[in-house]
Amino acid sequence: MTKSALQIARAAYQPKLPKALKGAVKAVEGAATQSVADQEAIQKLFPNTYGMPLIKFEAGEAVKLPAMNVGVILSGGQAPGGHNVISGLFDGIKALNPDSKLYGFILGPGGLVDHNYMELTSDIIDEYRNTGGFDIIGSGRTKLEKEDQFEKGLEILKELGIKALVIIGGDDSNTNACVLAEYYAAKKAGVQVIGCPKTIDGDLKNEMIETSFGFDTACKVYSEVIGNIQRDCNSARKYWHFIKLMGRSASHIALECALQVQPNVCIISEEVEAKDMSLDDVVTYIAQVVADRAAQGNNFGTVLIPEGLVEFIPAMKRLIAELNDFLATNAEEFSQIKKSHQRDYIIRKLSPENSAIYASLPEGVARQLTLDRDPHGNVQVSLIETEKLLSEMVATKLATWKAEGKYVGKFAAQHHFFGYEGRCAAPSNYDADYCYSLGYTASMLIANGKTGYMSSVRNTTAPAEEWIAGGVPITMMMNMERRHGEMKPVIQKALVKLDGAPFKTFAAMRDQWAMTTDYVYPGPIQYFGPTEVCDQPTKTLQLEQAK
Ligand code: FBP
Repeated sequence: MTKSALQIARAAYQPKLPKALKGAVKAVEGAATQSVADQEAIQKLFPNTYGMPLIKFEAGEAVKLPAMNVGVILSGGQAPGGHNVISGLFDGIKALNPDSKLYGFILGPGGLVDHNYMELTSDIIDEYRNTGGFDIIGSGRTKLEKEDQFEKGLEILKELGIKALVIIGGDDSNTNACVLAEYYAAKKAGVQVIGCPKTIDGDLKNEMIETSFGFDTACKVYSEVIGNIQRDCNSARKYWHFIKLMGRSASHIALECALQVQPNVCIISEEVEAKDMSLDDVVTYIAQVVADRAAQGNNFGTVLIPEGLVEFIPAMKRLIAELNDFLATNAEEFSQIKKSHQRDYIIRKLSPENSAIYASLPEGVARQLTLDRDPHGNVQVSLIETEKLLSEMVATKLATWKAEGKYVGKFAAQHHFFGYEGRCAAPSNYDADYCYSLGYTASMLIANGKTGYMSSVRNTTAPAEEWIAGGVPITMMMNMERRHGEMKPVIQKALVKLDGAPFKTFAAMRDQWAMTTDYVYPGPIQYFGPTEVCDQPTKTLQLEQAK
């Protein structure tokens, strides 16, 4: 395998560990826990894994432990640092007993069900230390939720003598990890299940989980390129750049990038919903900033848009729901309509409110809403080109204002979508250290016989020495939510809090950033050099943790 110079130099990096994990550890149990909501219902569903205490690791006496076999799964979207979770886990189980073995299940949870696995030896692990990506064993989105899958999994776990399974995933994968832990505990199957908090989206966090891994690196990569665009934009002074950012429903990525680069506009979906803003309200807000800047002779700027925005505009949500229902029941008739007549057909069939909104959408977006559907027949909102939708609607509004004499400028737009380019970047020092510690902590939870826990590393805005490693019962993060028409126990998704410090900081500055062209250019992630350049956590985390 040919390697870049950076990859070779980076392979030698030794991730930092919290002080307590540097030698033998003991698990200190805290108080019993409760789920964040719906305690009675969750307790009933998880009789064996509910209410367990928080765990904190402290320096302890060395004990000789028998060798243990452990399995690991990467689940869902890639996030920088996954390989370091695995190398931390590997080093942890080897430190406990050099004869311990680690097995990786191939291409996500499906590998467990299909008995597709490989042993991860030290040669393999060494190839992947401090690298981005999930390619060591691959990832997948198979949901582990049915009993026959749990049973198929148990067959191979027994065959390989695996004592514990570590599932590295987002909120849904960790919810499923907990269901699996409960199932194996109830059966006394002798297999522990531990989760690790992964997702660039940043929406798996709570009191005990400060951040999901990958968020730090992904936001730094996006902020680097947005910064570059802003410099280009401020050099040519002729384009408005509409930049959509990945992140699914939550706007954490857009908000963090805004805090890093100080754009002219950043839309936060959670605020749009809270203020019950219409699509026209969002468009008017952006157009007003464009017009105000134009009045000062500045016909350029940047607009950050979170991927999930459309789902947070209540009127769009209603339109999409009606379209989903209508097209599900009239699929046959719709397929017979000539392409050039489909738009008019939909306009005639929808309720007056939704019909008016649909008619106001640019042609391309209107088509996307009727064409791109997922296997459940729903519109795939992540495929909607919101950046083009907004810029086209802003252009139309500005044309009207121009005719009315309210706007005197030029408007030319460029469009970007940043997502995949940040998901597999080489992990920042923060993610490299955090992930390695999460993996190492998982090995200690296993050694202490724990199941149904998520690996937790806290106090991460302090130097790594002072980080606090332990475990949090996954049931503690759960509540009941309606999913596909049924009430289900799920880990509560963390959306942007409008009363939280990151949003409040942004909101206090955005009017100034809109007008003054106060761009920040963060530059590329640095791995070697002064600590203030290489080791800064995200602004979100720094603001959230500021005492
Ligand atoms: P996870 O929630 O599994 O971590 O995935 C995150 C994500 O990158 C989202 O931001 C994005 O909407 C989605 O994955 C894209 O999914 P896919 O990789 O299947 O295209």
